Amino acid sequence: MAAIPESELIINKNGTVYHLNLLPEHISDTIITVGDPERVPMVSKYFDEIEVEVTKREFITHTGYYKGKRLTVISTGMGTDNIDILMNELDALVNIDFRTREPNEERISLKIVRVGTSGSLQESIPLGSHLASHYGVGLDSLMEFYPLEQTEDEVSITRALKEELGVGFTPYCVNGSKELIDKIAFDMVPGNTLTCPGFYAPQGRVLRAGLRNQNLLQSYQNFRVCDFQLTNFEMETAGYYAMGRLLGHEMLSLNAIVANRITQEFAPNAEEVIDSLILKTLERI
Ligand code: R1P
Ligand code: URA
Repeated sequence: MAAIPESELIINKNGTVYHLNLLPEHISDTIITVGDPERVPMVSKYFDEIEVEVTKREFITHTGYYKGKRLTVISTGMGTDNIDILMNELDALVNIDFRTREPNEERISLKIVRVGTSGSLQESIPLGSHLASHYGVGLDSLMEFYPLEQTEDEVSITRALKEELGVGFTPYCVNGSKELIDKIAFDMVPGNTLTCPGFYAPQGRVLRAGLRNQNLLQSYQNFRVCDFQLTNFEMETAGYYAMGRLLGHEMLSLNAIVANRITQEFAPNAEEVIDSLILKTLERI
């Protein structure tokens, strides 16, 4: 294969990848990702030792050891546009030779676990739950640009959701890693996570700007295809799952339920709910 041009894979003068500011040796093959940059030290404070600390934009990276296992934690900021950058650059760090700019013959598959916050779409999933995304359903436009392959079942879910919402685009639907679910999330609430391109109107929230579709939240809550229902929403999961499928990485999204949109409550102990999810993840990853 021809070398990837300098404008496509941008390598900084110090040899680091453009946005993440990382060298290949800076990361483990087992990675925890968080949205909030301030959540990175909430994870790495449990490490025995931190060996790498790198910051650029919203991407803060700490690599170290938890009970002897080498782990990386990275913040992404919010939204699937950042996940596009994160996943391509992490993949480049392990699967492209920065010297020749050619993909390596041998492919490395990363294990990537998102530990994020989320809002519940069902009354039966209360505040404080830890929910594992068995599927991610994306309402964002990222997959308009990639040749994502979906199963028949996934496509039928996306078609039904397009019709239910009356939108002019087709959502996408991708599953998470069954192996990671069995290993890390065996006792968590199983769910199907809706990834929204925003926190307010796309999640049915009205402050002053209004909503085009007054029934949006009810449509999300009541959507069914056979026994498939949407359980919660946030802003990254489907992007992770789709990029993981495209690039061959094992993905799992874990959600600390801090809001319930049906009962209209917000968790007073949100930090504790996240902290206990972090600890479970560190112990099991
Ligand atoms: C919105 O408040 C943010 O919280 C959720 C959403 O996906 C979005 O990024 O995740 P994090 O808590 O990981 O940021
Ligand atoms: N993150 C979201 O995106 N939505 C919520 O309701 C809570 C956290």
